[in-house]
Amino acid sequence: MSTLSELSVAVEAGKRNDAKAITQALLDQGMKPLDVVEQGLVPGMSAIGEKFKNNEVFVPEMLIAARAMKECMAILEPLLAQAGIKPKFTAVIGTVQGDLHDIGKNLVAMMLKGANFGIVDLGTNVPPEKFVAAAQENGAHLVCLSALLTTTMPAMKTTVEAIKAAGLTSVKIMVGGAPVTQDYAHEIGADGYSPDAASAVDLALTLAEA
Ligand code: B1M
Repeated sequence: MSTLSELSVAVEAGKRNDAKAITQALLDQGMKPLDVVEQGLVPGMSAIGEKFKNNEVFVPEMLIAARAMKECMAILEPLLAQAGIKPKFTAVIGTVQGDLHDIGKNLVAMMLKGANFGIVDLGTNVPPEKFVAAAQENGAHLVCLSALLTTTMPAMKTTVEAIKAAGLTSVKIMVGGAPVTQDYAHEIGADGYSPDAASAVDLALTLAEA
């Protein structure tokens, strides 16, 4: 008999084969797919996220855990879709125009996915109008902007302005990336800033639920 806490532990440890086997066993035992996500996978990702925030683990461990989560989600997603279950919130994410760095952005996307956000990942070097179009087309609750270069930080400002100019007043905008600060977020009119992928989840939930 497999348990949800065993699944959380396997995800946190990045043991993807164990995690997949436990996911399947839980389904075979009659557990609802959404319960497997919310009570098994999400707590596992939250636990590794907390350790990352406290510098107890680093990027490789996060990536390995996220890969385990992703492989379990591949089993669960068709079942969730069949049951008509959609994530509660949708976030559009991308690295701003001129910037090709995506490792941090991908971590944030994975953590948000781990918290059961629907993610529309636009990749890197994303122009403002593409963020606007994706937010409109997907009814996004959040737009998440990443920048790693001081020279591309102004593209965050342009993107925030474009989203506001398009009248997307209910869409919250969060920013992050090594050179970005809370002061800068405030200056450009973003709704929030977070310094790392784990705090990004807390902020995203606060903004989306506001
Ligand atoms: Co680049 N690079 N790079 N680079 N690169 C930096 C950023 C740099 C600091 C290196 C240095 O000089 N010491 C420097 C920027 C200097 C500056 O502007 N202040 C730099 C430079 C100059 C450049 C080029 C211009 C180099 C050149 O060609 N002359 C060039 C620019 C290309 C471009 O983008 N147009 C360039 C290119 C590259 C590579 C392609 C080789 C590669 C990127 C590969 C890739 O991403 N697929 C690369 C890399 C790997 C780096 C370093 C070494 C590592 C970045 C990284 O992935 N960190 C970096 C130096 C460094 O940081 N030590 C450097 C790990 C990642 C997990 O952290 O991205 O900060 P990070 O994400 C964190 C948080 O910031 C936060 O959460 C993440 C997890 O905790 N976060 C968010 C990120 N986005 C968020 C969004 C959120 C919330 C939190 O909400 C929306």
